Amino acid sequence: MEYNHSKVEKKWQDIWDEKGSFYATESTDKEKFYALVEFPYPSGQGLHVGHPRPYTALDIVARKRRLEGYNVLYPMGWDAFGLPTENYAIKNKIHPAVVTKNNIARFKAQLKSLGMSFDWSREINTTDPDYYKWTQWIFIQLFNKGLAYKKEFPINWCPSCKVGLANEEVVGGGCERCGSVVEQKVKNQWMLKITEYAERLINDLDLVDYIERVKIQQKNWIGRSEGAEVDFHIKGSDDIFRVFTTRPDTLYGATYMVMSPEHPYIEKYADQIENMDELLQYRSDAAKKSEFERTELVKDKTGVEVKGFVAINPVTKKEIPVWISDYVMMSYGTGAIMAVPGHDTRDWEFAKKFDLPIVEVVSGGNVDEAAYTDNADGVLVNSEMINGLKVPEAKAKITDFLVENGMGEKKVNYKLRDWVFSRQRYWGEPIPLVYCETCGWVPVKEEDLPLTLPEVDNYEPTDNGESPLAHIHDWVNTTCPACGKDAKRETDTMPQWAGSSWYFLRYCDPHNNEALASQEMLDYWGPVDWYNGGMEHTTLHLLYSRFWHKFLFDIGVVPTAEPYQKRTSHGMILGENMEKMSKSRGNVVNPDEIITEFGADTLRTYEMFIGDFEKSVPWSMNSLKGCKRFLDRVWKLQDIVEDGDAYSEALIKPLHKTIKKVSDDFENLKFNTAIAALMSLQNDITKVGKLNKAELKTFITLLNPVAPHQTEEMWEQLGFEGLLNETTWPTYEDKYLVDDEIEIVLQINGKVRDKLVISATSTREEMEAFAMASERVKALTEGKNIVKVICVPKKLVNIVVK
Ligand code: ANZ
Ligand code: ZN
Repeated sequence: MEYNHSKVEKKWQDIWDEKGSFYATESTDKEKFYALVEFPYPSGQGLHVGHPRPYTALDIVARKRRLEGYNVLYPMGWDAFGLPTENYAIKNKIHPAVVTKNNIARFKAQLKSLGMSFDWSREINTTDPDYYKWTQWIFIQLFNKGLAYKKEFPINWCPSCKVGLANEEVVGGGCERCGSVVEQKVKNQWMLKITEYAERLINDLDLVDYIERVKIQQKNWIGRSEGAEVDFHIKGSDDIFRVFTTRPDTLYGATYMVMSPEHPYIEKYADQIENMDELLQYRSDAAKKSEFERTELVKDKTGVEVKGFVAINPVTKKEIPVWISDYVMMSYGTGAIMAVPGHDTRDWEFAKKFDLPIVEVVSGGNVDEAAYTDNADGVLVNSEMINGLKVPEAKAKITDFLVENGMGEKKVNYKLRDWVFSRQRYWGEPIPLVYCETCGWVPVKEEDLPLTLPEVDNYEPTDNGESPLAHIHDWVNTTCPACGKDAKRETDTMPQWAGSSWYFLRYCDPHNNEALASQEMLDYWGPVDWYNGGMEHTTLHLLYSRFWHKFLFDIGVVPTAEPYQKRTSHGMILGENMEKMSKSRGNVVNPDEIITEFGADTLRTYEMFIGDFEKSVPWSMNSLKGCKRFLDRVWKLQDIVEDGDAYSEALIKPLHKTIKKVSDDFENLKFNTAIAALMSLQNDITKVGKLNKAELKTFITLLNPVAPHQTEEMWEQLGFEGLLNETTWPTYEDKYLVDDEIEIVLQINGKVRDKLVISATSTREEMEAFAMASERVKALTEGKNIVKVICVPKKLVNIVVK
């Protein structure tokens, strides 16, 4: 009989839906497995072929685990606040909620047509007031614990999106979304103190099973750096000038100092400074540059000397000049540095340009030519107290000296900054705070949550950078939740990262009105057992959600310190021309068309077979068709099936081996080799020319997680009981894994000396290794030179000696 994929796929999707086949049960005595994929942003473009890759991967794992008897939670939802929807709404004068609803409907239909075994009864949507009630609730808890604060802050400002951006939303100096050059603008912003968790966010990576490159990205982003703070005196004053350095050992080479143009000492010493105008001019020029531009290594160094203000090097006691330059950031360390031009490239360039002294303090380079920076194993020179010491010893000794003499302290700094949490946009969660002249900032009462977005006529952001909510006077003007006097609401909204920072918790108990999820459900389902997502989210989203989770752990809401036990990541699917898929490149593949023409099972099989899951790979129509042919051949196995409930002699070994291979590979992100093993089993069967029902049952069970519709249909046609997705996962026995054995001869210089029994499939390398391990060969070749080893597979090994 012919296979009609459209009909069959629709049929099973409806049956699964109707039966709620993939709903996680509330019974908490079964062992649980919580598989999570990143919920999508429901954009206007609909699903692209990149989406099914991670979804299918964990769908495979989820389906396998159900057959293994686990209570599996594999949920899906929508990360639906955000700029593209808002921009579309502005342009087309439709409410963003309506746009969101339409986009979600489309995405959902597409995901269903892929046969994903999501538990749709737990679908969540970050823009749903019943959901964002709890996002607001978490914010209030952060506020109550002093982890949310308002600060005048130079923010990255996108002049085209008219929105403040977090550092992580600035890519190469441009806006992540629209590419415009990002400017600096001072705004009063809500900030979250993620820096308070920096140390734990690094240390607790030891508790989890993340792929190595993800751990490295987390660590790099947090950017822990160990060093010291050192005090320099200001000449003619008791005041000190503090710097942060990772190289206290180079202190004798500090020939000048540099402060950030925003450094408060410029104001503090205004009456002593002679060239104030020049400094302020430089400061205002620097304000126009983004942090990226300021700190770029290659750029020409600029700066101004501070006249009338000199510092003293605490060890050489020499007077050294103080400069301002934009390569020193106010937001890192103390906002000032000791410049060591002999050993720091930026300092060296600066010193060359402004003719400042360069002193070598670690030997090994030529500091007239370039800064000598690759000096971790170097030896100190020109450094009195630490001369002759290696860098690490010198660091320790000078630091002890500084500490003992009250001239400095050990210090650890982090690159990580506090999280800019305000957005001046409409389509986000309102920040649930009210400002009262008497009481200050007061949170909205818990019983008044959710604080819902008001209806507005105009979603356009304002030119002065205020949120569109600021125009809605009825909404802005309210009363103080604490004292009842007139007060005003905060009009900023939360960033898109907010809703995704805790969504995995809501899936555990999505309809709860009393709490973000019940204690019982959080205890049962947490932590997520396996989370797969894109590498582009392994810095921020992962860090933000780990931070919120740790906070919720600290206040007793969640039972574990870490949210995700395991994190893996997939590569992108590129266009056939190896470039990133995009409309403008004309290389986009539409998953709907693939499903219509070849079926969801083919798309799923292909996306898993396409290549190493962790690597980016180009789409190939040919290879997709190859997968379709494989599934067709599997369908045709029904034509040669015979009765029988035990594996036959001919197939018992290939079957057991494939069970093991597929079971292992599905757990190790090796979906491609698992499918290759199933293809080769299908070949073996075709060679044998027949198979029985027991064998076909095992085959389609192994294939089921990858191609769930066709295998379910075959199950029914073959007359097996119940549904395939309710059967049990096949098991293997070790004794069937060993290969057939054969006897080979061992020769030395062409004479037979020994015999050896080895596996029939041994490679040349294995044969040679077995031969060399033979006691007779060892004895007979002792003290002789082995010239070469000749291997004839399945026959002999000949060792040629002299
Ligand atoms: C002297 C020195 C000598 C330095 C040397 C480096 C090499 P990380 O690893 O990134 O923490 N620095 C300190 N605060 C700064 C700021 N606000 N803006 C720009 N640069 C700053 O780097 C720490 C090093 O960066 C510090 O150590 C300081 O330069 C500089 F051979 O001090 B170093
Ligand atoms: Zn008040």
